Amino acid sequence: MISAVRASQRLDSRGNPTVQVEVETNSGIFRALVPSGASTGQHEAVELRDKDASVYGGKGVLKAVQNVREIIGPALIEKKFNPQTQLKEIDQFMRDLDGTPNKARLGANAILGVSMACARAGAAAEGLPLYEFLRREAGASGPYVMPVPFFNVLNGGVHSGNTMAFQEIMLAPVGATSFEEAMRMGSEVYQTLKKVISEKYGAPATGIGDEGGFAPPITRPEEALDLLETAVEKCGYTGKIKYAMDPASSEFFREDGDYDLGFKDKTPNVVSPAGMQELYSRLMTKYPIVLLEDPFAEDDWPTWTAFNKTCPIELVGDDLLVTNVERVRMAKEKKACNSMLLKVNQIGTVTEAIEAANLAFSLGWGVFVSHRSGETTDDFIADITVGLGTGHLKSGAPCRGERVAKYNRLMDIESQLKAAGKECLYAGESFSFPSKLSS
Ligand code: 2PG
Ligand code: MG
Repeated sequence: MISAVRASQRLDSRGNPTVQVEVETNSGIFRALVPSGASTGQHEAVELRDKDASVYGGKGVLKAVQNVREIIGPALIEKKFNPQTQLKEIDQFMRDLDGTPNKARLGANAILGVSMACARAGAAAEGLPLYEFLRREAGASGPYVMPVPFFNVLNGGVHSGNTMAFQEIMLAPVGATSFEEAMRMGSEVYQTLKKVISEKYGAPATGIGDEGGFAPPITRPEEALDLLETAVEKCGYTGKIKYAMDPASSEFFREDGDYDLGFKDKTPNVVSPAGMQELYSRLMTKYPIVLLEDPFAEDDWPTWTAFNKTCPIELVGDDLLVTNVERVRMAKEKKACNSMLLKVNQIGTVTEAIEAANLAFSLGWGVFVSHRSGETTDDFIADITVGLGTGHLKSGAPCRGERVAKYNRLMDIESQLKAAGKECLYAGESFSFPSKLSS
């Protein structure tokens, strides 16, 4: 039973306020910190900000904190909910209490903090690690699958100050044999990439962006991928490490239906949707790219559908789907993509995130778990990745505390599973369809 619910305003990795929640039960005190995006989708659940420009530039979250303290907490205590068996009911109750379709009244940041803390309370009451509790909540079974970590080692878009329009260029160590080995490979390439960048652009170019990746003065995706090719080759991992990209293209989609790859340097470089498709096809031919996320804008459905007809790789909807079952259904109808990005704060409860993942799985799609660019050291997404067996996640570069918190937690989980003699497989090349590993 919940005896107290506390909330406070704390900071995220960009130095902006975020919500922290503590749920107290007879098993202890359970905490959660809520993440926050920069390239947020228009259809995401509402993150409540105070909008008082004189305080934290309008980014304060004291209203959301107050909503937890004065509305959500007291109501949950009064209802005598038990997180051990009633996470779904708790999440549904909070949705009803909010009463809007997008959590605009109480705030998805308020609701999610409580939901995550309740999941932790439930796991503790059941005497289970969080991933095991979430696995039960999701009804998942089979061997445990350790994800391929997708390391965002070059940051562009709205996550860094360079002129690269594409937001994320990632390394995926699909050729590793364990999560721990994938971490070593990713980290070695990351450190080598730093040297490669320093030699080519000088030491000042080795500063990092919001997700821990480097942000050298490059503009075109080819320049980014060539840097990765050099670093991967120097480390001897050619063929074992593949690439992925999240252009986060909603950020440079224009009202007239075209894309502006020059949006960051104010020199327009306008490309039509057909031109964007050609660009991606060219890049996929030239480099071993295995996953493409948000190549088109959140409501540019016709281009998604056209591209998906022949796209040979995992095509992930982030802003397109916003971890929302309604949007996933729309995308299925329109045959727009073949994978869903899972961000718990896009939808605002753990239960709804699991429902969206289960729907995606049932459609034969991939599920790619993701951090936000504004993160905290909360490592919840590591557990949800193993609990749902999604086979891959992205948590930025192997650098910066809030990024490595998740990777470190995953290494702990892998060690624990192995020590307990549990069957635990590294997703490797099967990251899109990890269920095939055991069949
Ligand atoms: C994305 C994310 C995370 P943000 O677009 O996938 O990398 O960025 O959190 O800024 O939306
Ligand atoms: Mg994205």
